[in-house]
Amino acid sequence: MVAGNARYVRYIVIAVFTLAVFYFISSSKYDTVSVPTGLGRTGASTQPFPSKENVELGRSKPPQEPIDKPKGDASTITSPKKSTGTGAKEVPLALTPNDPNWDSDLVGVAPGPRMNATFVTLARNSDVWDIARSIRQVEDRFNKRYNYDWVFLNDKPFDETFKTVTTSLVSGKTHYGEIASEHWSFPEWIDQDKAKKVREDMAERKIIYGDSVSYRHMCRFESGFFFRQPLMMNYEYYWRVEPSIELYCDIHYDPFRVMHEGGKKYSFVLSLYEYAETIKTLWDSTKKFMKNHPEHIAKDNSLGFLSDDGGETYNNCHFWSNFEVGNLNWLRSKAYTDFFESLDHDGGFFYERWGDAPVHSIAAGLMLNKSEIHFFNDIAYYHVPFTHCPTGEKTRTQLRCHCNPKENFDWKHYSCTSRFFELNGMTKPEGWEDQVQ
Ligand SMILES: Nc1nc2c(ncn2[C@@H]2O[C@H](COP(=O)(O)OP(=O)(O)OP(=O)(O)O)[C@@H](O)[C@H]2O)c(=O)[nH]1
Ligand SMILES: [Mg+2]
Repeated sequence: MVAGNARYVRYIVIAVFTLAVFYFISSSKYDTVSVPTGLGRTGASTQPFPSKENVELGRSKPPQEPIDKPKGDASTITSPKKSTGTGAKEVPLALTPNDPNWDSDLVGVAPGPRMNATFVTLARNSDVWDIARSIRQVEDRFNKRYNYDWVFLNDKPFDETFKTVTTSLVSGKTHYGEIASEHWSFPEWIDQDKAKKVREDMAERKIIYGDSVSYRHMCRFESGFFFRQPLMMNYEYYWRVEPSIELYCDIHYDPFRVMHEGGKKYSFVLSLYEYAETIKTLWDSTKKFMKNHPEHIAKDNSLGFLSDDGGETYNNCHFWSNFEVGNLNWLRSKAYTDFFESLDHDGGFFYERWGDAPVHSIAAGLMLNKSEIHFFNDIAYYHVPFTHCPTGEKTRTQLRCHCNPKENFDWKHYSCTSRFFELNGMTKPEGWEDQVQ
């Protein structure tokens, strides 16, 4: 009888142990770590930025130091924050194959420091397969060796499919945030009837997205709020990625490091003229801002990129903001937020259809020095309908590009990139004349 009892006790102990092992294995599939919210609010706004949902999903990856949490004002965050154990001194940036450190093999984890940076995507659940394509390209061409994080933002909760698919593709940690309704709605000073009439009129005139309310919320959000979402407050640099983009060449160096070490605040790969009908009074609002805030205008600005008559009128040139690598602290600065708030009160996000691309571009053009804006020739990129394919056969071969050089938009008449080169005294790459048509 005693022996029989001992046997039962043994069975129970084994059963409990087995259950504990199962529980441990199943619950450690994703290591869930809570993300600090409400860190480092900017001094520019008194509004809190609550988020209904902030989730982090992490995959196994090479060990890295955790991101330091910023204390106090976000503008005090400095890079780098993460490291592979070797610093910028031991592994200097190599930007061309002639540089001693040029990494031609692209195998394994990239050596060198990591910046305090993240990819960021605004998307709907229905965008899952289109963003999956984009992520796969970003990972294959760059991030699989750098393992930067990825923040996903949505005006609705992300569903499980979206989270599972994207987390399985990103080599860094993934974070999912739901946007607070005040960042995705009409501000109280907007006259709803007037806004509705504008949408009806634009629909009749067949202006693209002219009748869309959600497109306007998206443009306003990308202009004024993405960089101050709780999940973004931990980072200093961002790289914006949209669904269905392509990256056509290997990226041999860390663009975030280029930004940091070169003192860059904003960058682009494609530029073009904005659809004038959507921004009829944007320049008037800008001029009003310049008059009210001369202290925010940079001495060595790029007004010449934006205007052909010394600032009287806007020539509609803008950097295409569906690709951006930029400095979040600049967007969180008083200069930028004053600009956004001034535009927001003028109402053009709803009374017209102001896009975030001209808004970011005008801000960069007026409030940054020329040296702070960077053109990434090496990042070959496509977002319907335009392609940036690096000029020069040698470059394309070295970077293993798969874009058709004939489709390069840079030097065509509807691009503003020639103007950027001329303003900055840059020499256009060899062969550009062959791509004008
Ligand atoms: N969550 C959410 N994301 C949106 C919404 N509308 C657009 N987006 C996202 O915002 C970004 C820009 O929207 P797009 O529809 O690509 O706008 P676009 O690039 O001007 O136009 P396309 O030529 O259609 O790509 C993309 O990352 C979209 O996934 C929306 O209503 N909700
Ligand atoms: Mg798009």
